[in-house]
Amino acid sequence: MGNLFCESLKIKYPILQGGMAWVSEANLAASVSNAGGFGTIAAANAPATWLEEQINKTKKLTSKPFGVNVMMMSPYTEEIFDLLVKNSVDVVTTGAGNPAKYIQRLKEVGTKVIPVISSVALAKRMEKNGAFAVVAEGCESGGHIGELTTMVLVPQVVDSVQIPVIAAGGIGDRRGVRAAFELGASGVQVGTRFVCSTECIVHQKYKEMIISAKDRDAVVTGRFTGVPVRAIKNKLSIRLEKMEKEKVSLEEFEKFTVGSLRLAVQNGDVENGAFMAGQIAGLIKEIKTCDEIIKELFE
Ligand code: TUI
Repeated sequence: MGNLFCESLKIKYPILQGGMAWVSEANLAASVSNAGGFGTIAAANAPATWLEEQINKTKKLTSKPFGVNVMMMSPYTEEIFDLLVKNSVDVVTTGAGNPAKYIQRLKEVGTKVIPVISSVALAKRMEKNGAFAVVAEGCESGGHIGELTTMVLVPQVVDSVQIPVIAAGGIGDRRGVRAAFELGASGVQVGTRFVCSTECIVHQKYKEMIISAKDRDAVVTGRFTGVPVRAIKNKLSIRLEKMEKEKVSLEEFEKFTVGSLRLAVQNGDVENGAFMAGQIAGLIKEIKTCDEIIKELFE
């Protein structure tokens, strides 16, 4: 299962840890890499200086390979890519946009680029532009999502490109991993399950929100903005839903969304925070170490 993919990334298990803004930092990335998966640090909306600190910290915590996820809507994208070219990390994954114009520069310093995509068209474009692999992410995921489910997206992407396809969205246990391989994936990317790891630095309330979530509690808001986001239902999501119905302006809507993920991650603000999580939240019942989570997924 996923052997060639593991060999090329020098990992034991074909699993990438999702690049979750403010969640995926040095401790989580290093713990996943130390457990035989592939850890990633999310550059999120942070400046390059923050990312550099996190890269250096991760290198102290693990001797295994790890990567960086670049959120393409960040205002710091240019300086982040400059830093990544200078630091030549093993892998760069990207989300929330098209990284085409940065791929060659990264390849030249030996960095493999793995864009997260939510359509066949973008997967093909990324292959043509030199991507090493793609993560095909279904709308079961948390955070910013596309339209298609993992079940329909993954096999269509697999049939459209030659490069490895990593499945993401809705994978939280061994059954999900097996299903992903059955759909033709070479590996999986897992996010929400790792939020509920011992090593994950999010506020305890964030973990509790996921653990107490039921099957329909990870809801989507903000479709009208063009950037739909999935998060655990709470006072904020209910308010946003109401604002959408009332057809408020984008400006008004963003007063409540800007900074809301940090309120969840750092303050555990259960009322005003955006507790981004995937639909698999309903399946997650226990906090475990990254090592236990990976063994549970693969052994
Ligand atoms: O990027 C994600 N998930 C994210 S990013 C994020 S940070 C954020 N927070 C609040 C609002 C907005 C962002 C939280 N979660 N997943 C990967 C992903 N990428 N899903 C969809 C896409 C995507 C969308 C459009 C990839 C490419 C794309 O390209 C558009 C184009 O330019 O062709």
